[in-house]
Amino acid sequence: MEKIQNYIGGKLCEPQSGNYLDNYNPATGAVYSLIPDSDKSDVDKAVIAAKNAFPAWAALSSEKRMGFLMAIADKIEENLEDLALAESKDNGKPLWLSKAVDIPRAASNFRFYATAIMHDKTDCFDMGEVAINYTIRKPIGVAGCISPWNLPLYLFTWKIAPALATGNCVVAKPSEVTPMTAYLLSKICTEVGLPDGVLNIVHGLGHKVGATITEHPEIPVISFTGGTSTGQQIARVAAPMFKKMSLELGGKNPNIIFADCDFDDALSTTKRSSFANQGQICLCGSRIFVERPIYEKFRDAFVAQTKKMVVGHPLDEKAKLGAVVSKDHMEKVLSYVELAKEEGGTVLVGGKRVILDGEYANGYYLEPTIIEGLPFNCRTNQEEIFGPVVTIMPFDTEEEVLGYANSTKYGLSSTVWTSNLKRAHRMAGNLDSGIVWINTWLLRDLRTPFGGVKQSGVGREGGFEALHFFTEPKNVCIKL
Ligand code: TXE
Repeated sequence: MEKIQNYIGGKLCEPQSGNYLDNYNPATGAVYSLIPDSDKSDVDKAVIAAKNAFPAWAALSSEKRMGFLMAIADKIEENLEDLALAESKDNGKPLWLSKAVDIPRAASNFRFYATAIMHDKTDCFDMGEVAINYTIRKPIGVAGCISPWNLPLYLFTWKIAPALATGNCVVAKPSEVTPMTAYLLSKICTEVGLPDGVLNIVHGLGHKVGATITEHPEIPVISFTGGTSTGQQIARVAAPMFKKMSLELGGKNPNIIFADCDFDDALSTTKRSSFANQGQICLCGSRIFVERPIYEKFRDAFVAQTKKMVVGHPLDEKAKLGAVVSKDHMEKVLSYVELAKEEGGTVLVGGKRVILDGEYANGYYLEPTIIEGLPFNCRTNQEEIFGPVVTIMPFDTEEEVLGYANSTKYGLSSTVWTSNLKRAHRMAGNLDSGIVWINTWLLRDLRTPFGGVKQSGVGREGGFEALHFFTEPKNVCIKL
């Protein structure tokens, strides 16, 4: 049984306790590797290594740091097949998805920030005869990066890359549910000769390792992606310590389809925005609102096409959906289907566990599910389900659908389908979300600010937002 190791001070090492946790393959339901059950002693060791590495790493030129990050990106691409296989085995997602999205994006994250630091600049404020001001930006020190299980390497590197690029050193904790590709990344860092202690990866449980990182007095900046309730726990600890925090949390995103939309494009993209990654993307459009004149036509076409979607094991090329990430999560999603029925919903398609044959019989597979007939303000339409489950309902006016869309405690992303440009701009301006897609979904430019409002988080990732998050500005004023 493979034992995943921590990566501390440039060395792969056992947890000090010698204890390990089972790591499951969601496609089979079987334990296939072990992950360190690290504790405070491992985090303390990592923080010391990061602190020792920081002065030299911060003093490196942007060009030198770019070189290391580009080398990591190249290695990720060289190891695409192995990393994609590992990702799918750990998370349950189809292999074609890991190969097309997760792993290439991890390489892009490193490449994007490696080059971004070569173009970043600061300001100068000229007071004429009196004085001149210039602003400098410095790395903060040891950054704590904590990431979730839905897009493991993709989101892990989305935090680590800008932190390292700006000269910080990192103590990172991937989700204990999907640790494998973070472990493989530590081997890549060793291969490229990343200086010891610049990146440290401590595997283990959230309430132990994650909480220790959050409360550690020598980690002044925390970047977190995960559930809203965990984000609240982190904020409760980190805020009184005046730590800088980036919290990317949950979503319950509206997908608003007007009668004047490009019907075929809206339909095919809605299948993706509803069920991609088994619906385990915080940006999925899980509440679908269709203008009444096309409601039945759209609903029936969407149901018919969803019925044809294949649920299969990650190596099945025909599978549109793989396994959801864990037994607990599968049961959580199924409990929401039961809730929807109790709240008066009708399951138009799906709603059940899929039992595959052979070695996959115990895997965690769910049917893509569409539910109609629910009020906009019921729990099913207000709470994040984070599985292949969407609701659908008609609307008559812009005001009505805006009220529905903005009614949740979340505000991460929204999607709007219309050919009316004025309406598109109006809707974009009135939707309470950090991201609005018009006639598309998940089209990403890494330079754009990424994040949400309300309980979808605090702060923004992406582009120069991330570079500024991981640095502190200092204004120097010189009297002439
Ligand atoms: O997230 P958690 P999980 C949502 C989604 C999902 C729910 C829970 O609804 O069902 O969150 O998912 C670490 N201090 N999203 O369990 O628990 C934990 O070990 C510090 C949306 O994955 O938030 C893991 O590494 N760290 C989200 C990371 O936090 C703690 C993507 C995320 O775990 C901790 C994933 C603590 N007290 C889930 N407790 C998105 N926005 O994409 C846990 N952790």
